Amino acid sequence: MTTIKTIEADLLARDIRVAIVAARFNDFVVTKLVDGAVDALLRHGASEKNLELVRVPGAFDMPLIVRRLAQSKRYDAIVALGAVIKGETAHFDYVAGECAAGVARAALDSGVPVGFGVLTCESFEQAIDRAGGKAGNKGAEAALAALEMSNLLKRLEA
Ligand code: INI
Repeated sequence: MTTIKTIEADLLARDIRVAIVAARFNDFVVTKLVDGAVDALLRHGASEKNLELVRVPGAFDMPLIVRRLAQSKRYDAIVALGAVIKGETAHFDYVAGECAAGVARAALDSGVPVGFGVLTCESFEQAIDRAGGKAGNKGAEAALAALEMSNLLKRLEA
């Protein structure tokens, strides 16, 4: 194990202000991701009054709203939640690709961390497995990643 100076953040959520941006498309899955994200943040000490949920139509529509929220300076972190499930056409690739690239750019341009909890799955079953099923809850994971990134940024500023 290394002995060099290491900078890393804790997962304490006290006082953190978080916007959760969630797609309505595939709502059956996305609602479980939202529940997982909220539960993870509350169990790490966040206050309900500091958490807000913003619904968008689908994953493709997410980047604009994530960007606007990030630029508002009202949030320490954002969590992007959705489910893109492969159909019979190439539509999936455009929706998933633009969503991921746009959300990443919003974080980089604003300096506000965005946890990426948008599932990209081959089937509905795969999505359910990752929304509180046998493969965990990717909404909770994205929320904790956003929390850690927010705390890490604060630590680097100090
Ligand atoms: N949006 C999703 O969030 N998931 C999908 O699986 C999906 N598919 O498959 O089409 C999807 N499409 C809608 C898209 O995100 C936009 O809402 C729409 O194109 C309007 O801009």
